[in-house]
Amino acid sequence: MLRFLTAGESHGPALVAILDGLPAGIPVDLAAAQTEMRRRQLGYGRGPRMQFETDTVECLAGVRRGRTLGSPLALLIKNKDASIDRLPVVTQPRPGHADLTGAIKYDHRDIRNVLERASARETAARVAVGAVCKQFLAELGISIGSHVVALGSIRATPSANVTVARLRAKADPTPLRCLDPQATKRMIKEIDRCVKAGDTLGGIFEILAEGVPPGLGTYAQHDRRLDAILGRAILSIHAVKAVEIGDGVLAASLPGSKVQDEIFYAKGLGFHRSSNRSGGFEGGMTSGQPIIVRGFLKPLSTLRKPLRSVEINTKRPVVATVERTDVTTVPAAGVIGEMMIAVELSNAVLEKFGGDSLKEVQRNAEGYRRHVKGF
Ligand code: EPS
Repeated sequence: MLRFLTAGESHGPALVAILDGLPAGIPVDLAAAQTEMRRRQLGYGRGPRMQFETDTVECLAGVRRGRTLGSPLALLIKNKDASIDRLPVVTQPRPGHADLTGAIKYDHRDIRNVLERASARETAARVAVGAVCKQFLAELGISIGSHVVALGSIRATPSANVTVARLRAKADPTPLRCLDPQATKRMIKEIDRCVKAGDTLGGIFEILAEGVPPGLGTYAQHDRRLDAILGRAILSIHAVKAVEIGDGVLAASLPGSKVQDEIFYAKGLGFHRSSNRSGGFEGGMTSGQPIIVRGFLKPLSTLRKPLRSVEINTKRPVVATVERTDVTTVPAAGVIGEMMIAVELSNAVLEKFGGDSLKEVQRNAEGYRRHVKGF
């Protein structure tokens, strides 16, 4: 079983992660992991913190001479802003953040003790973990990309022929990691308007995974359905309030004849479909088509024009604390989503193909791909 844990406060000395269960022999490219770390920091509408943090990932264990050893990986990202012990006490909870419930639950009178760990800064550690998992998946021909499909009420025009390669070439270099240049212009204007108004924006990111074999996950038990596992992984990202797989939301309002992906067979091509409304999942298992998952973010809860709240000691009405923050993080959330999907797909691959070394996993995967082809 592949698993990971992270630790670290937003303004503590560092973020750390332990990733346990990867097979031996996977080539680990720290420079490529660094590119993923950088991708999380970009996006129009991000706050001042991202301008001075460099989010450099160091690998302290589990890798020797550029390959995994089969032992746990320990990953470290030092914080430049490590001011946690000098920061003021917070007593005015922000609606929508973990502040109030966290303070009640852990009996803290300083909400900083809550927000330091509840902060989305924790996701930097997840990206370090996911970047390594992506490199493992690449060895099996699986690739993952993402793009922004909506920001606030502005929707990008749906693009035909979305591939991971196209997302990397055409979406990644743009200010909002979006394929629609016209929509991007309007999104930027909307962000500028929110900066002036002291407000924040949510939106929708879409993740695409290609090269996934059919039959990862299973219908046999509720907690092994891989679509449900991916749903949980996406919902674990800060500010995500809904997840959609394929045309899930639209499908709820259509008749069955317009929703299912009909089955065809041709020599050489094998079984195939002419549509992918299921987003690559049937019966809790991957179908062999690309996986399409969307995450819906609510607007961030730290507002520069703060909302009404209550001081936790005096119980007097106040406005919420104003912390330094971003206007929107939808492009970054897409990158984090890729990483969460990379971890869960890696685990599903290991469950299906097993193996303590990369070679063993590849051998098993090859054998299964031959079986699929000949079925
Ligand atoms: C973040 C770092 C944080 C915030 C943001 C995400 O830095 P700071 O709080 O020092 O400005 O920019 O955190 C939140 C949105 C939040 O609600 O806590 C990061 O590294 O992603």
